[in-house]
Parts: sequence; C-alpha cells; structure tokens
Amino acid sequence: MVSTYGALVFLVGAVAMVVIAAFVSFQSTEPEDPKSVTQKVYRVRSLYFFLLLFVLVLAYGFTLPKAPYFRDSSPDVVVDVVGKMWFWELKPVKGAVLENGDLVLPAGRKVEFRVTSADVNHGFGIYSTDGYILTQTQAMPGYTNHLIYTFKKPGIYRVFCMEFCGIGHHNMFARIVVRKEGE
Ligand SMILES: [Cu+2]
Repeated sequence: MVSTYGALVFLVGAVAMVVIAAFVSFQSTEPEDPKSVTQKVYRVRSLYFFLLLFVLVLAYGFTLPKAPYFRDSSPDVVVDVVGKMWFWELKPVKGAVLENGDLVLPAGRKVEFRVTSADVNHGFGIYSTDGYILTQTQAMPGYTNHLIYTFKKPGIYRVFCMEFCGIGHHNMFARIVVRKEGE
C-alpha cells in the first residue's frame, strides 16, 4: 500500500517535471541577458526568504510557549504521586481523599497527577476497570511530570507500574475509586 502510494507520488512528480520543462522551453524565444535574469532570481529569492522567516516566526511564536506539550493549569483535583520501590504513594492535595489506601476521586472532574519518584524510574499507568490503559507518564527522580486526566465514568481504576524497576515491580499497583460527585 505504501509502495503504491510512493510510486504514484514519483510518477506525478516526474510528469510534472516534464510538463514544466516543456512549458519553459516553449515559452522562451530569445535568450535573455544573464545579468537581468540573475537579478530577477535574487529578488524572488529574498522575497521567499522573508516570507519563510515570517511564517517560521509566527509558527514558533504560537507553538514554543506550549512546548514540550500543552499544560492545562486549571485542574479541579490535584494528587501528588510518588513512585517508590515498590509501591505508589498517592497524596491528595485538592478535591480527593484516601479511603483504606484507595484514592477516591470525583467523576467528570479534571484531575492533575503530579508524578515523581523517590528512587528509580517508574511508569505511572492508569487502567480502566476492564484492563485498558487510559493514560500514563514517567515517574522520574528529581523531576515532576504533570498528567491531566478526567475520569468520565465512576468505577474502580487501577494503577500499575509500567517500567521494570526491580524485584518488587509486579507489586507496584494502587486503586483509584471514582465516584459520582456527592456520593
Ligand atoms: Cu516498576
């Protein structure tokens, strides 16, 4: 499929080149003065340069402030997450509680997980009730990753470590209980 597409692009390009060459050779009647041609080309070239500069400045101006990715700064719920060998420490900061070791969150609210690690690299992965991964980020020592997620449906979600971090890696899980607000 990809090679068919590539061949098509090549064919279109080749035909276009032949057509352009034919057009140019039929258009030109008398040989032009090389100096004036050079000047004309230089003028067009500098025009293209400033046009390109303008487009690039515009593009970088709009995208660089959001790098490396768009960060939403207005979460309803904030949870600090620390990965440790070999468990997750979940600390509710705003709008969440801990109940028997489970993190309890309201459904339909924007949750910010501030994820870091106390020792080695871990992977903070959130899974749905039926085992599908919903979102994830790295838990790295000395650095905090901000993960924004909204749990639409109430239910029991699971956190698994997604980075093999040692002998107790398989024990690194936690539960997130999402409830309808007010329940
Ligand atoms: Cu791990």
